[in-house]
Amino acid sequence: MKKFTSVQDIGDLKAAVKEALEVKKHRFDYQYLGKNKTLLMIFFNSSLRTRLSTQKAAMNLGMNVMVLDVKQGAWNLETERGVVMNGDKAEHLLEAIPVMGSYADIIGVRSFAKYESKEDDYSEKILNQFIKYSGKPVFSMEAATCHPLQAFADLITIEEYKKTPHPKVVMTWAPHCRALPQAVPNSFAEWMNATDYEFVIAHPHGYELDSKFTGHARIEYDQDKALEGADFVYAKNWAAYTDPNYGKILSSDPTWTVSTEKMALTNNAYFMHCLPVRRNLIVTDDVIESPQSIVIPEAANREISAEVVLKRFLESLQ
Ligand code: AN0
Ligand code: CP
Repeated sequence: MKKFTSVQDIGDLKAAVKEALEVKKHRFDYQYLGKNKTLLMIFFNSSLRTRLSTQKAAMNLGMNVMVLDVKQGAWNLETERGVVMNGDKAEHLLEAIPVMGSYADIIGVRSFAKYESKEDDYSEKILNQFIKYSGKPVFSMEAATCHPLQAFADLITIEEYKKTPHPKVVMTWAPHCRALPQAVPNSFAEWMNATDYEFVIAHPHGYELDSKFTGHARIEYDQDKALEGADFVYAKNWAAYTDPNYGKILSSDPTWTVSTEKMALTNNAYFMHCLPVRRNLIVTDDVIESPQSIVIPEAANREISAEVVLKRFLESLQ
């Protein structure tokens, strides 16, 4: 594997899940792979889970790890070519990337959508420059359009908890006070579409996602109808994708918050969220604290999805 940015990069999903469950049982068995290999994680945005779980996965594999928070201590980076750099940015990404590549064997990048230009975001302008100029395998730790490590962990979690071979999985939009990225719902949709589950997406009008990711999924504008008989409820907020509202908040309708009443419509569904979550906007205290909430094991599986991805990179470096 040379890069990990979307579901295509992982290949056969059943094989990937099988490998993940194996890695979960024997997570320290592959230390020989990472000896004298260095992971560099670059964060343009905040993180708790991705930072810790990916570092943990790399340490499980015997790797050395370096973390750079671009906003804390690094030079302010210019990303546009042709700019006269007489402002507050002391270094250009086009030098910074190959320099960072010279110190690392594998590079992880977190770089959220800026919601300034849909074209820049959806062309993955920053992530693709790392792929092009670092000379090293690169993986997304949530970039502008996708969060594949999260979707892979979500898939592993569903496989562990499902009670039927083809569960009904409902991804529902829920209200939030900030304009959040589309990366998590895009990836979740992309990965769910690659399974044989029944997959439904519920959101208010105007919150349609890029059909490149939602594919053939059923779209419901009535949340109650979508939730009927669900085995898994995956809540997430995202800002509007469609023009002219790209990056805007169109609704804060509290009737879309996932509550005990909403969960009562389901087939005693498990509740999932990628975290961090704002309680009583996305989900009520009661639901997230209920026995049906699997947000903690879901987050714990981030270590496993990261370990499979890093293991595959290391295997192709041997
Ligand atoms: C981010 C998002 O919604 O994409 C990260 C989630 C993994 N969340 C926030 O910015 C709060
Ligand atoms: N779910 C997730 O990626 O969390 P962080 O933003 O804390 O890394």
